Amino acid sequence: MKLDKIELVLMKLPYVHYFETSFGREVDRTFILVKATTQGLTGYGEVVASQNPFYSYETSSTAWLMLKDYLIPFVKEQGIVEPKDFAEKTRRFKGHPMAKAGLELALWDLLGKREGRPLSDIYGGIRTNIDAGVSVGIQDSASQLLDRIQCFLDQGYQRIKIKIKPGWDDSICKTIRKNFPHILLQADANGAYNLKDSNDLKRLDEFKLLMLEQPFPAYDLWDHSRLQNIINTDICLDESITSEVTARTALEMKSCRVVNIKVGRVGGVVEARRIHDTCLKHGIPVWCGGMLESGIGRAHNLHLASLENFVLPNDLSASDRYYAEDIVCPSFRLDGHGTIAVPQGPGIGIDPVEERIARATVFSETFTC
Ligand code: OSB
Ligand code: MG
Repeated sequence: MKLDKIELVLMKLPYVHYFETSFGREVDRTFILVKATTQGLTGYGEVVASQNPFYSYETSSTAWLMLKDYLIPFVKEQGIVEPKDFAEKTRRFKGHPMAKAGLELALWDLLGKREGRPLSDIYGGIRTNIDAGVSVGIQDSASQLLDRIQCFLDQGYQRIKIKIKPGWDDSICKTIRKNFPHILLQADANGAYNLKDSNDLKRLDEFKLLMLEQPFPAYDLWDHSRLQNIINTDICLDESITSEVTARTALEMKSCRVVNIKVGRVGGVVEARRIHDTCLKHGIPVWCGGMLESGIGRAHNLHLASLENFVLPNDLSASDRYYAEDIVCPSFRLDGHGTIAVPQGPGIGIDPVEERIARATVFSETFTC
């Protein structure tokens, strides 16, 4: 068996509300949808690289180039269909994990559809409902942030993550804790601090955060270890964990006590599951991070988060928290317990809506195999 064709679709979806982090504010999401087709079945993947290289060096343009010039021709030449085969053989291409993950995800969905099994089943997941948390960006004012938090709590989200940066940290945590003393609250700095800020970050201990995510830049594993020695709050690494080896290094160096797993950041599900297993062996809990995905990426994340060691609330929220009109049907909702159900059909288990995809399409290109 071989693939018949691969299609890349550059998409742009407007957010229902701007999303601001320590690296800036965005009002819409640019991403690439990957479709891999064989024998009348199509698998869907999402490349989570953004329009700008702020979260990581990849962008939708670099990912498009990697896919078009290297990954797709390679898949074609080697006759690759199996996602594990893809993951191992494309190691020869250095870097560009988000580009690789997008195509690997499409092959996983296709595998699930070929076998008539949901991905969570193929992965060996143990959960049918995933604990939903929400990531709330930096707002124009503290009162606006409090209103948004209240609104998400009313909807049943199990924990709130806020974005912090120098000047929007200590005092905003104090304000939140005054209004919501007992909620599960965590903060994500997206690398906005450095070792010199350690004493300021130590002051966050009094707010009993569930964790402090990525205080320092991605490469600063040793400095994270020094900070973890100083502060009581558990450090969680996101940007720093790019592979199973960096995860193991971070755990051995005691750079963190929690790990955020994102398929795009680590280059695919094969690597994500390795990180999951290593963390489990070390007694380190993980949770599934998000990149404001469309319903396609979200469906993939839900299947992954069904694995045993995803024991903390995830950045997996309902479709309407991100987009007015998601590109899958039905869209994702919270049930009454602050969880989202893992779709139970074959593959990702949810149907993309082609008319909506067409409406959000900027550009597309088809490659016959
Ligand atoms: O650091 O977790 C992050 C979104 C874009 C880039 C980086 C991050 C995020 C989020 C959003 O926090 C989480 C979500 O998808 O709900
Ligand atoms: Mg993060």
